[in-house]
Amino acid sequence: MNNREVAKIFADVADMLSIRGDIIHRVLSYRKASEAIHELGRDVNQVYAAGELTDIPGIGKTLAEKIEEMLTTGKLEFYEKLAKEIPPTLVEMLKVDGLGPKRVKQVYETLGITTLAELNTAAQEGKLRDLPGLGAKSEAKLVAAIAALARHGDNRTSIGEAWPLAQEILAELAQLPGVVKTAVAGSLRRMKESIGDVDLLVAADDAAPIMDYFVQMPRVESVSGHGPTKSSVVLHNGMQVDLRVLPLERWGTLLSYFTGSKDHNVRLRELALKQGLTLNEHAFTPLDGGDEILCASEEALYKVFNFPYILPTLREDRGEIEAAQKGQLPDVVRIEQIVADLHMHTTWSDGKMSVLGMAQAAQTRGLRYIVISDHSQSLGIANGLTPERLWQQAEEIAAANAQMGPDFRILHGTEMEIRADGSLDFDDGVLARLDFVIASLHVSLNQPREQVMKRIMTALENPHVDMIGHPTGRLLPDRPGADLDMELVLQTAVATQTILEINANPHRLDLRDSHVRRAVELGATLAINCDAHHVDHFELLHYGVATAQRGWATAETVVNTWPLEKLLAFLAKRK
Ligand code: DGT
Ligand code: CA
Ligand code: CA
Ligand code: ZN
Repeated sequence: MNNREVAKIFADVADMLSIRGDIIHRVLSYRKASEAIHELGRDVNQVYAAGELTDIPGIGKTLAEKIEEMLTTGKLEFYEKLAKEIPPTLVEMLKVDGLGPKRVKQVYETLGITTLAELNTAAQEGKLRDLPGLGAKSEAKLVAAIAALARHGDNRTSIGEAWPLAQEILAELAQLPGVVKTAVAGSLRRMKESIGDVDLLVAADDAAPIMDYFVQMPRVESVSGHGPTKSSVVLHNGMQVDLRVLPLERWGTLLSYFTGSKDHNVRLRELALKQGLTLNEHAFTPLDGGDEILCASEEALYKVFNFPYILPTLREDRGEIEAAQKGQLPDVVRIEQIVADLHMHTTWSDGKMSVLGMAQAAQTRGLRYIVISDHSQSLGIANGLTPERLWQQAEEIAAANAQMGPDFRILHGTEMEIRADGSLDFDDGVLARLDFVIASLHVSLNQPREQVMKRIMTALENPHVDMIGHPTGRLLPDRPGADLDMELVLQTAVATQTILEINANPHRLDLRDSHVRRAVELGATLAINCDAHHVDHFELLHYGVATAQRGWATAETVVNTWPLEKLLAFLAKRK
C-alpha cells in the first residue's frame, strides 16, 4: 500500500467511528494519523523499513502496528470488522453539508439507507421528514445540499483562489455600519494550501443587518444557512463561505475557536479543564460556577495558559502546544525579514518586464537585492537563453546596477533546465561565470522515480548549482509533481549545502509545508521566492512565508533574510 491508500483507510476508520458514536479522541487520533500519512514527505514503506513509524507525529505504538499490518498484508482487520457494523459507504454522506455523523447513523439504523444515492431518493420521496429531529424543511435542505455536492464535488479550493476572494468579501463587510473588526478564520487563516470552506468573522453589536447583507451579495449562488449570528452561502464558483458575527469583547475566544485547527482547539480545551475552566467560542467559564473570563484578543486567551502568542500557521497540533509549554516555540520567519528574491524572469525569457523594471519594483517593496534568473536554452517554449544571449544580458544587468546605485544589487543568475536525459543545460564553464545558479525540473516530470531522481541528484551534486527551484515541480490543484525520494533529496541538499526553494506561487507552494518541516529538521538551507514573471507577482510572497512558517522554518535557515554579504560569503564557501 502507498501513503494515499493508508491515509484513506485511516480517514474512513475515523469517519466510521464517528458514525458509530465513539469518543471524539479516538476519532481524532485516526483522522490525525490519516493527515500525517497524507502529508508525510516520505514513502511510508520506507519509514516503516527504517523502523521510524512512531517518529511520525500522531503515530503511537498502536497506530504504527496498524500501519505495519496494512503495509505487510495489504489490509486492516480492524477496518474489516468495523465495516460489518458500519458500512463504509456511509462515509460519503458526511460530505453533504449539514449532515453529521449522528444523522447518518439515524437514517442507517431506522431506514437502512447505506449510500448517498439511497439517501437522495429517500429525501426526494419524503421518507425522512417523519424521523425524530427532522422535518419537511430539513428534508428539503438536504435535497439541495446533495444537489450542491453533485454540482461542485467536494473539491477543496486552492489557497490562491480562496485568499483574494475572502479579502474582497471582508473589505465589503468592513464598510457596513457597526462593523468594528473583520478577520478570516479556519484553514485559510492557518494558510493551508487547500481550503474546504472559507470562514469569516465580524465583530459588531448588531448582527442582523450584516447577515442580511452577506446572504444577498451578488456573488452568492445559494444560501445554506441564515441565522442570527451565523450564515453560510455557496458562491457561484462553488466555494462555501461561513460568516459569524459576535461582539468585540469576545473576539479572542471566537477568533481562536474558528481558526482551529480542530485538533489544536481540542488540546486547548483539555488544558483549560486541567486549570478548572471550560473553553468555548464565547469565553472561559470556571467549573466551580464563577464569572466568565472574556478574551478580547487571542493574546489574552493564550495568556490564560501562560503561553506566548501562537501564530495561526502553527496551530495544527504538530507539537506547537508542547513547544509552548516548554517555552520553545520556534521563532518562525516573518515577511518583514525578507530582504531579497532569488528567482525571477524578465522579457529576456518569458517574463513581462525589463531587468530594471523588476529591480525598481523590488526596491519599492523593500528588497535590497535580487537574482535575475531567466530560463535556459533548452526551454524553447519560454524563450530560454543561450550562453551568447546570457552574456548580452550581463551587460544590461551591469547597466541596471549602475542605475540602481549602491543601495541595491542585481545578481546575474539563471534558472537552468535539468534536461529529460539527465544532463544540465549549461556546462560548468558557463555556470562558473554566473552569480547564482538555479536548477529546475520543468519537463518530463512523470518519468519513473529512478530516472527523475538521477536528474535531480546530478543537479544537487554539481557544485555550481546553488539552488533547486520548486523541487517537485507539482502544480496545484492537480499536477502531482515528480515522483522523488524526498528524504534523499533533502539529505543530499543538506550534504551539498544546496539551497532548496519554497516557491511562493500559490499554484506551486513547493517545497510544501511538510517537506519544509522535514528539511528544517535535517538542517537544510531554504529560500522563499516569488518566481515573478511580472512585478505584480511579488505580492505572492506571503504564501511562501506562510508555507515556511507551517514548516517551522526560522529566519536563520532562510537565505533571503540574510544581508547580501552573508549570502555571497555562503555561496563562495560552498563552491
Ligand atoms: P477546512 O474548511 O476543511 O479547510 O478546515 P477548517 O479548519 O477551516 O475547518 P472548518 O471550516 O470545518 O471549521 C473552522 C474552524 O472552526 C475549525 O478550524 C475549528 C472550528 N470548528 C468547527 N467545528 C468544530 C468542532 O466540531 N469542534 C471544534 N473544536 N472546533 C470546530
Ligand atoms: Ca473552513
Ligand atoms: Ca466552516
Ligand atoms: Zn522560474
